[in-house]
Amino acid sequence: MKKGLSGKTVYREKYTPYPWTLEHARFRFDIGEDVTRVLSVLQFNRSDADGSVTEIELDGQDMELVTIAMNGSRLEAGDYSCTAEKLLVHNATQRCELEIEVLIKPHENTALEGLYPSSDFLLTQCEAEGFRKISYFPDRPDVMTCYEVTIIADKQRYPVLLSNGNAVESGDLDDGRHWVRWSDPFAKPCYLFALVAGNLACIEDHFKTRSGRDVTLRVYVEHENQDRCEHAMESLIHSMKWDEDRFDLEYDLDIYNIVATNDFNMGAMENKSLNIFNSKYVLARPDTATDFDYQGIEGVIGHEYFHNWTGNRVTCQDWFQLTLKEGLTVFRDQEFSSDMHSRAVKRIQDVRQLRSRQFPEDSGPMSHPARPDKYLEINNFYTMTVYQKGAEIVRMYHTLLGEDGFQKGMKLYFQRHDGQAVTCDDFLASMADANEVCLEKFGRWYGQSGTPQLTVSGHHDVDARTFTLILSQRTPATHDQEIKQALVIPVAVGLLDSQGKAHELRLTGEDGPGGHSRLLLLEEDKQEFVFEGIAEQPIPSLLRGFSAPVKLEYPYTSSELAVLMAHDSDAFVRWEAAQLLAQREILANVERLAIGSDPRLMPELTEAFAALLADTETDPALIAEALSLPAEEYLAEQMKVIDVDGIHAARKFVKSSLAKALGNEFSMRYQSVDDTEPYSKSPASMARRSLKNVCLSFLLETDSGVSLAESQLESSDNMTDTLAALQGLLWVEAPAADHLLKAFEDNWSEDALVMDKWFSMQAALPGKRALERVRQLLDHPGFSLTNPNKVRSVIGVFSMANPTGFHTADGSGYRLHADQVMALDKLNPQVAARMAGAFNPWTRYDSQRRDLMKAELNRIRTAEGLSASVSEIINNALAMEKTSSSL
Ligand code: 0A1
Ligand code: ZN
Repeated sequence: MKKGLSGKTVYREKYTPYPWTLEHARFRFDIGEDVTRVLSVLQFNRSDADGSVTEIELDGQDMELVTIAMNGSRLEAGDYSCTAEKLLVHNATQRCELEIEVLIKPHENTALEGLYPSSDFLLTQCEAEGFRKISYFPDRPDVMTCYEVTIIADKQRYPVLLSNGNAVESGDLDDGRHWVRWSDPFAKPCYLFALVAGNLACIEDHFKTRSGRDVTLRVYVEHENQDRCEHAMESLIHSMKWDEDRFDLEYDLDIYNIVATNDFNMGAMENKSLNIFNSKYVLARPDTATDFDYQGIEGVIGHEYFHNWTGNRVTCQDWFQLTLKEGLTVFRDQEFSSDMHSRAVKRIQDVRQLRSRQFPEDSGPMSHPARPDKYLEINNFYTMTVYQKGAEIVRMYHTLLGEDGFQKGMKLYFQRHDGQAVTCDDFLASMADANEVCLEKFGRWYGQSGTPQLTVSGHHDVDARTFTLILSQRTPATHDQEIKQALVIPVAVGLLDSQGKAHELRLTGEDGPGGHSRLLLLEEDKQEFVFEGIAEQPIPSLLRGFSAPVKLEYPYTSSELAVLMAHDSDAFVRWEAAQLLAQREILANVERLAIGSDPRLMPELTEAFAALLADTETDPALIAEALSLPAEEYLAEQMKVIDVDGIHAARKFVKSSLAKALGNEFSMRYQSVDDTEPYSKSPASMARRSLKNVCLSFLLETDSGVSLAESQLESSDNMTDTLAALQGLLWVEAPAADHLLKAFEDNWSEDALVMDKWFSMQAALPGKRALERVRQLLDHPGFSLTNPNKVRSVIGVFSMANPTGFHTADGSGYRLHADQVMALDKLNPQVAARMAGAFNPWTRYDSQRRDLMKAELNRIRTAEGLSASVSEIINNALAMEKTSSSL
């Protein structure tokens, strides 16, 4: 545990309001060479229930207190107490002005929270609890106030000085320094505070809001990146317009700034009117960024912009409510991307991510409800569960209430809570009250961890001409929570006949047949739904649009899946049917290989793939998704004991068998979508590239693949095609691969983001040589343990996206990884904790690997000076051993 810090567990139930109202906060930042002097003037007004509190409690870490004064009088030693984490001011008056001066050293800050350097500029990251490294302050989201911030710095070195709100005054000093004063008219919690000082370039545009406000939009980057901001700016303008059109929400200030940095722990941050972004989510040019990057930028720019209402105007009462702003804002960014591109493809991509990353989290040592009940280190709770499962919960409200009902709920939520810090229960109450429905039982989703298992069976009664769907649910016990309750699960269904024609549906009790789809509500452990007028055994189309975040089980035959794949009206179900067919085939081969039998390929999958390749009606991006085999991580999820090498070999076998059986078809489809037109970022163009590159990855399993990939690489005018070709050549160990990799490096060695791709491409390469390669990458001059993007590209990819490399049977991958986690923890505990999470599924492997991982977990646990962040992850992982046998 880091010296001096308490590392205490925080409980949701123990919430108490802050006993003071903070009426105003004024700051002066005097940025020096090594030290920054921060002066704060805080106006407090006592507001506890019985008016008896006399102590003001402030948070603060890693800073030197210079002076403190109350109501103009300097305080002496006995008037306050100062520990490593708190400043307690005694005998405070009803109305009380505190003036505090501290010194901080941003240049020594490698944790990247608080005020820290990146290249030659300074910036802040305050969520969740970074503000306490800047100044003594009530660092909790329910303390909201208006800020006035003056920044003073050397004019040449820091010509740009930014903070939240509007720049209201500025001037020059006669010693070469200058100053700018910012004032933010909206009350906010300190986690939304931001400051940037440096020599940055910017591009500017404007947006006229619906009510006529002219907003100046600026994207600030380092000078050499000025030609890569256009897509980010366009995405911002699209987001602003979309939020007006779809949610009736307008921007509320005259300025919106975005700053890009190469050194950032996460994706981006929604600070009021001064968003700070990982440069990965801002910078793009066709030759440097892939289609995936372009879409990521649009989504993240949207996400941070949407936070202005869902997060900033209405914020969280405490950090247990994080999903209130994050689940809702992810839902909003998903909807934005769906409206801008293909809804079906976006849904499929989101479900893929949920299943391969959130589901494992939900059954592992870090399982927690979307609204957790306790935490040790809040930074460890920016999770897939809070974000992605949280978004699924919001999506279910939408499914239950419909777009109109949902928007009514949103309206009421803003009417009631604008300017407040609230809870998930407040959101639920707005949705319920606006629609005059009871959502109490639905609210269980917030408090229950684990992925529900939805088991469905069907019974056809020939005489009665009825088809009964029997739905049952069970959520398995999880590491954090033994007892589970029944949830409200919306299940969208349809019925097809054996030719794939949709039945008109009539449930018992309904007047007449109507429509081809129904939303069934499963609220108990088990329920039956009877459809009438069904003459022959139908094929149920279940969980359309993935209407709930559950694991579905229904005993489909292969031919039923083929019918769904070819005919269902729901694109998600069509995709799912293709995935299930492929999944069954791969897992059957894992078993065959495990007992020493020869692998085989059943004709159904080949026929299904042939049909997909022949389909020229459907969106090529959707075909590409259907042709993409389930990921190794997702396949691993389906096995009791994960057979890493078996999964890899079986998946490869299925892929190359399909490629060989359908070589001509893949080749024809590849040629038909091979654009001769110059690059465009239009959705149609991206869709064609995605199909083309999926075909290429199959063709690389055949003789013709290598030359095809080489010529694609040669003639490519964009990073999507370049990367697909180069990565493919590396995976099949083409003779020219090493040389091409070197050429790529020579070309891009000065470009941090492109080099991230160069690193991760290699860190992902499977097999025995992986470890050696990763060692070399760690020694490469372009690698740095202080840069989170590099850490994620090498250490993150190796440990979480290279199963055969990481899990080599002798444990050398584990050892290398543990060494990196411990070294990183000294610099950046937050990122180290993320990396440590690679060991989370350790109990799912064979006993030899388990023992080896356990030994590394123990080695980390006993490392000297281990941070609270890493310690929480490691202790939870080790505790898994006790529960895993009973789960
Ligand atoms: N609120 C941001 C995510 C974020 C969280 C924590 C950070 O630093 C510890 C940085 C960013 C978002 O949802 O985009
Ligand atoms: Zn967010």
